[in-house]
Amino acid sequence: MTEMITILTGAGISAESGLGTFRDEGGLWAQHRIEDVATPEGFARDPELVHSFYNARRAQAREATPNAAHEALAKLEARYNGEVLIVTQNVDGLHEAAGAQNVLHMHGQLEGALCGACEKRWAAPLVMHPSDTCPHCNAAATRPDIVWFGEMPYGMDTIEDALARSTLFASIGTSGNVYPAAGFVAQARQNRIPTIELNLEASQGGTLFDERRLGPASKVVPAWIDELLSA
Ligand code: BV8
Repeated sequence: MTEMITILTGAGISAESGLGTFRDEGGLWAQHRIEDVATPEGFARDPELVHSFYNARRAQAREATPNAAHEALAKLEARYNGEVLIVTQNVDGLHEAAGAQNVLHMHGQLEGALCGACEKRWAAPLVMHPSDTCPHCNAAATRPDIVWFGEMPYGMDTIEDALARSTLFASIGTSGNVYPAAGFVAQARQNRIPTIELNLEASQGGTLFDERRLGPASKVVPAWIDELLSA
């Protein structure tokens, strides 16, 4: 059977690149209510607020650079004698900036724009406004191509398939609060796939992992990748 490693990443892998996490001290959800900025209802209620929330994060993400953890995952993908799939909950482009190619953004991307009317997608401008019109159907229904709460994450079929045929599942930098991503470790265990968590501290589902490495991603991830590549 060919080796395949599926790696779920969350905001913690981008923390040392200067991008805020959600649930840490002073994190994004401490500054804004989820209901107001990360739900379709919040967007319908106040599109200007939601666009400004994502405009600010898009600008910050464009200034950020990948850290040693992103680079280590790209190195694994390039050198590993098997398949590597990075499933990220993050909406920044730091995995790709580090050279990773097989990246699935299950919660969308800041660099993506979506038309709420015709569902066409295009590269987001730095700043989006509620009055922007869709380049395809001209409706003033543009939104960030982000998966909000209550919306179906992207790529679930690909992820299901990966969680059935992987030979290792790793979770990096996520608190394990948000589903369906938080349920992937249980699916991996059901499929008898070994699981490992690398995180600053134990996550919600931490006890479900066969192995845990605690510490900052820029330290624990490169060390783990070097072990994998020398095995
Ligand atoms: C859906 C938008 C169904 C993008 C996000 C009750 C029970 C179970 C589920 C639910 C429920 N009620 C509602 C639900 C469903 C809901 C959910 O899970 N809610 C939670 C809050 C209970 N989920 C959904 O709505 C999902 N959709 O279920 O659809 C459906 C079915 C059919 C048809 C239609 C629909 C959609 C979820 C996606 C929501 N979008 N964000 C954006 O704005 O960025 S979620 C948001 O949280 C981000 O995407 C983020 O990625 C995600 C998870 O957060 P983390 O990445 O884990 O970040 P966090 O701050 O929490 O943790 C950081 C971690 O890093 C910490 O552990 C920290 O210790 C660590 N760390 C910090 N520094 C470092 C570090 N680690 C290493 N090194 C460091 N230096």
